[in-house]
Amino acid sequence: MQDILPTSLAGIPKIASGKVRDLYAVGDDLLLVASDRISAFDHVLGSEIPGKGKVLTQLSLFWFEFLEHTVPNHLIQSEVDVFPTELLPFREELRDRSMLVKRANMFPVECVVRGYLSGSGWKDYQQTGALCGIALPAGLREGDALPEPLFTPASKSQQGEHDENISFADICERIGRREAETLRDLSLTIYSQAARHADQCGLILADTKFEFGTVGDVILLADEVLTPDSSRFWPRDGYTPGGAQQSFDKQFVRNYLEDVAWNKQAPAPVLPWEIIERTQEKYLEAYRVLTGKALSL
Ligand code: Q0N
Repeated sequence: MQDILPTSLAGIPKIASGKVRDLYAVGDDLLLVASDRISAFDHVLGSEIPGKGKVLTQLSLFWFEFLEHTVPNHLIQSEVDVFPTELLPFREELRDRSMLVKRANMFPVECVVRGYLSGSGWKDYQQTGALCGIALPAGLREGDALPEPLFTPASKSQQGEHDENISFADICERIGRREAETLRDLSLTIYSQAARHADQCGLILADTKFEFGTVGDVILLADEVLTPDSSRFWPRDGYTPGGAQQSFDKQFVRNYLEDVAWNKQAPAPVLPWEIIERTQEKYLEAYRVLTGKALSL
């Protein structure tokens, strides 16, 4: 995967870089920065979506507060004006798109919860009749609701590689049964509260991915949470099981990439301005629908 459109804070050590987010070391803490980069079909595209990083950061902050009585999280501060002084030169590029967070010992597992059959969950089911080793009824279609939400962990892979679905027994081997049960129960509780809120907003939370870590003996919810990049949200209007659902945020992008018949090899295309504009509006809409507030860029 190429490092195009990176964020860079001169003199601040970068400790990890994802397709769209970057993590820096700031004293004993970390700075999580959400760029405006967008990925589709496993590639970072040649254009940015202005304000996307701000929307995703502000949505994560909304959910951290929504969940504050359910699970502690890694957030220290999101107000750039009171960030550590070494970050002051970068204040305007960090504003509204960054979080100072506690450095946690991360569990080496992606905590995925699925309420619906989609993506790699649908693939797994077609191939095995089960999801992460959990047997399911026969005859489910792509997009169908599962009998109940399931914890379907995945192994954390190297950057650019696909995460691999693993069984509950596998995660027990990696982190121990007690911790695995705690992460499973926490993930299912968070999913059900978020899915209920999304439902009240007219959205289906089809699936989502959490990452947890520990500071001392406390388990914290880390990373970004319940954003369109870490979750599938589907408008309830238009939900039609029996095939792939429209993506809430990236459908214009996917349609464009299909229209131009991109071979899905680097370099990824640049997007026309109308696609950028319509996609930006979808991110703003996601924020508006879920929080009830408008976000000005
Ligand atoms: C952490 N990630 C994976 C690319 C990688 N609070 C934390 N403490 C220690 N480590 C991490 C966090 C967090 N969050 C998470 N890698 C390290 C996800 N991404 C984050 C963005 O950059």
